[in-house]
Amino acid sequence: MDRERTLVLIKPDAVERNLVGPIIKHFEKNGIFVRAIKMTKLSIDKAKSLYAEHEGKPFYSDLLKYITSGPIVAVIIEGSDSVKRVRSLIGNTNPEEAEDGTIRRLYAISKQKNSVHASDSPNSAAKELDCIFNTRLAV
Ligand code: FUP
Repeated sequence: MDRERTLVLIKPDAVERNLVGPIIKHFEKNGIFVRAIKMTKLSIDKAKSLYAEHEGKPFYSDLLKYITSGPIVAVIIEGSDSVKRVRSLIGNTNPEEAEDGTIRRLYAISKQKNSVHASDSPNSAAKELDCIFNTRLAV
């Protein structure tokens, strides 16, 4: 699909370290187009919805605490094959295992403080975009 959309979140660790610009630039210089941006702080309910698949895992409550700990920057990306292309640019969840040159390899601190989130399928993208941007109503 030419105008496939996906969601990127620049997480609290990256916002705190002044990495919003470099991360967005990384996408843009790789041919990824930004469609909308907002800075926000996730409510606990939105965090639970975003990470519902991890409920019950040992890291779940720390993950919720972390993702709601400070502002994040939410970005709508639009373009051909954007879900896959963005996932490949962010790299492995664990920065130590992320490929050289990926955003997580370049900027992430740990598996939890891994600087960015990106939807992992078109289906998750639709749900997550609606959760963060109310895309069923706008944009
Ligand atoms: P990803 O799709 O790469 O963001 O990774 P996952 O969906 O597997 O995990 C979601 C988030 O949970 C990660 F970004 C960080 C956190 N996590 C941990 O903190 N510890 C773990 O062992 C696995 C994931």
